[in-house]
Amino acid sequence: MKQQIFNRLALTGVPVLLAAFLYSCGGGGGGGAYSYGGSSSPAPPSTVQLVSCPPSGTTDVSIVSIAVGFSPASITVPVNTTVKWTNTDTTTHTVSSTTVPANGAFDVQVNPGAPICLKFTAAGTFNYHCAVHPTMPTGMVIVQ
Ligand SMILES: [Cu+2]
Repeated sequence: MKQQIFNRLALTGVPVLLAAFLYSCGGGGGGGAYSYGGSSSPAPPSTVQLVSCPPSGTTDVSIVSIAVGFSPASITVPVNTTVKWTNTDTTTHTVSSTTVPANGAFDVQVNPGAPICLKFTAAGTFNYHCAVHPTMPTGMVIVQ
């Protein structure tokens, strides 16, 4: 009988804890979590790392325009390749993951004339888009 009471208490406690957890997560953001204002971009997780662009040895992708998107739109590279995105447009774009393997998310702002590099250290198919322009054609990095 005591055990049953304990179980009921434990069960009723779960929604309260969940609600508190959700509240604490949702309340703290203040709209800043997905800001593309430069230094506030989330740090890429372990299998895709934001690195300084090396002078050579990268696989290069151009960000052409809202109409054209990324060129080439799809690339296939070996594990540990560094991919360099150069924004040749006159407006800011982003390289933001959509569907990716576990721990493969990335979200980087790319300003005109300021290339960024991501190193892919695990295999998988990494889909990405520009988060600023929803109509822009998407891109893909296949890491083998
Ligand atoms: Cu864009």
